[in-house]
Amino acid sequence: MTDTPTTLRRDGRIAVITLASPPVNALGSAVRESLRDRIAEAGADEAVGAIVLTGSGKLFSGGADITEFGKPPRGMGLGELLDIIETSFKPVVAAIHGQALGGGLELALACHHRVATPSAKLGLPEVKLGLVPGAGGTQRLPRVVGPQKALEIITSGQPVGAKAAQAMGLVDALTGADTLVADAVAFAERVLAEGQASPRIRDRDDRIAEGRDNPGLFEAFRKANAKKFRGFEAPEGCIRCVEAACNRPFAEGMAFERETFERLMHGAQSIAQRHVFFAEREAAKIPGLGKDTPTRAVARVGIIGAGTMGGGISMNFLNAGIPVTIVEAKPEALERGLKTIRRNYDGSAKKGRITAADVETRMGLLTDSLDFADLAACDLIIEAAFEDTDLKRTIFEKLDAIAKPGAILASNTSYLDIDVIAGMTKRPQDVIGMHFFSPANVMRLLEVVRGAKTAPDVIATAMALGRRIGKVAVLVGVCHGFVGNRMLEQRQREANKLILEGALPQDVDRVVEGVGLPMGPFAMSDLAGLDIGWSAETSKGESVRDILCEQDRRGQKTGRGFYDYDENRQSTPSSEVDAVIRQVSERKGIARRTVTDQEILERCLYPMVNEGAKILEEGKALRASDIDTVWINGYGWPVYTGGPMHWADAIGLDTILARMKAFEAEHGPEFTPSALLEKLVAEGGSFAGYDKAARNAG
Ligand code: 3H9
Repeated sequence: MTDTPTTLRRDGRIAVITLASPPVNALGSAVRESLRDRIAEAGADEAVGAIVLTGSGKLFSGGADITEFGKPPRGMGLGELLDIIETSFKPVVAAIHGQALGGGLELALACHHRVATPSAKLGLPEVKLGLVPGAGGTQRLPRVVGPQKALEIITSGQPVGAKAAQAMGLVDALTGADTLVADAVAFAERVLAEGQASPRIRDRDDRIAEGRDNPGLFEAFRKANAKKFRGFEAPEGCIRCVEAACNRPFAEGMAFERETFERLMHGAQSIAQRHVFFAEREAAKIPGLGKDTPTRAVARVGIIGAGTMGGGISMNFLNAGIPVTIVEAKPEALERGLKTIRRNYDGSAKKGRITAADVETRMGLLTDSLDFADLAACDLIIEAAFEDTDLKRTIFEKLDAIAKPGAILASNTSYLDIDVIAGMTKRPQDVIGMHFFSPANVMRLLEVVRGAKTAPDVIATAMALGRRIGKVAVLVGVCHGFVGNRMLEQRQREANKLILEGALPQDVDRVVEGVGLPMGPFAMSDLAGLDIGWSAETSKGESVRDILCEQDRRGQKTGRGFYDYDENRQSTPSSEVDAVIRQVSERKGIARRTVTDQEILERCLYPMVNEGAKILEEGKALRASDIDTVWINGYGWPVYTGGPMHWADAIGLDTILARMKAFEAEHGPEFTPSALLEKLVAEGGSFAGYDKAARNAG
């Protein structure tokens, strides 16, 4: 590590300027000022003919310093700095390794040439922060790759690999994997020898002509992506900026981009999306568990249960190159599970997400067995069997007998008490919850459940492993349903009450989906199956669910549930269900009334926030932002409102408390406000403030 955020050294006629601002060479004010000075120094030095600009550490640059956003601007803006670089008479070559993201790629685009290692990635992820690129990315990129490719890159935020970047003209040459700077210096020498003027992207017109000649391109792009962009403001901003790049002079396009960037940066969506960015990283930090906490080596994972969950969980490890032994009790179930895994991989290969060779490599890492004893060599064993305490007892007692010393014994239970499970073994310190979300190979959330006796290195290992397999791991405490399902129960309860009071399933779903959630409570029940936890023998035929199940309306799988489904799984409201609901209301003596959308929203979502506050109060989540992370990654809460706790802050906790009190008076103790909610309102506080205070105290 150096004291200055950039360094300059001479290599013959080439000045090599290196960004040296760990961890990600973010372009904060100190870096910008320092880089300006280095460029000036190299410019003034007559012995210097050209400049190579590179990054130290793992990457070129992670872009603008996000922590500066929303605060008063400091020093020279990135746009001004890039102007200086682009108008430099001495050619500047960006030498890229690791990543060049956001402002990092914009910096590279202001240089006259770009070279990159083959593994480098280049992208403009600003859209994921609710922003448009704000330092010329939307104006320069289309001039290099054309408007269509630029739209794809900018609105997806997905980086492209160096080879693809070279093919589209974004990178001029690939360097050796370990010879980046030397190759970049040689490249700069060649540029000098050729004696050509420094080419400036702003002067290029050839590629953007495509946008001018074919204005329908933008409308077609909007249409094709309407579903993906629904609810988000930034993608439309990105499209308009690329349109401006094609239709207006460079300076005007830049001004339009700047305006759009500023507007979005101060808007609620970007504030929420930046909150989510930091929340996900914060979730990895566990008070009392420093970076030096040892982790246990995990070279082989055992999975018990080859059902939907077990299979999905296995795929995560196989994808990360970690061998898996999967054990089932019955040969048919094992065979079915293996077939599903292969079918999923074949499906991904067909869609071009992985190659046929990848499928074989991954399947090759999978060992199947009907014998528990085969788990003896595993470093981590995850039980994904049915939610039945007796069954878990049998499994964990067996595991205790065969697992090697130091192996981590995890349960994927959604509700059961990890301490009770730990008590089934003689090694409670090695037992932990690893709660995956369905489909387990897709959903990013992993709730890591800490038991009373779980050892620190077991927690650290589970958290690190979560990251290794591409999950967002959130540490939670033992309670019914942990964080996610515990809060979900509040919503489900109210949804079921609301339909008896006068709303219909489609009303409740419309309101919940209107907030941006992918599925309302009834659509979700239909997807999961209404008969989960229901049996014909014990059905009392009293609740709406009982009756629907008895009528074989068990959800999507039977083509009918709360809704009717056609062969494409499109739903329509059902008059039969309507009649059942009315009949149950009547039988229970509930007079149906008009339920407003606002009431549906408040009754479904405010108790969730209140439950979140209780979870914090009880220490079952470390921070409000962890709860947001759970909901965004496990339940599809829209990232542009930042998660339920951030959303609640934005509404105002006083408003939520007042409504909870009114509902409590009307409907009873299910709405009793949590002590924390009361306290925060009394102090004029917020969940963000609560987290900040905890961070400062820690
Ligand atoms: C932009 O560029 C706007 C411009 O268009 C216009 C400006 C006018 N700023 O992710 P990690 C922190 S917008 C500040 O765990 P990895 C992060 O919080 C920006 N801090 O590492 C964490 O801190 P801590 C567009 C940042 O190796 C630490 O660095 N760029 C920034 O897994 C390590 O992060 C992006 O959106 C930042 N830009 O992944 C890229 N980036 O240790 C955002 C990271 O205290 N960054 N930090 O928790 C990333 O995607 C990943 O960090 C990266 C490294 C891939 C670079």
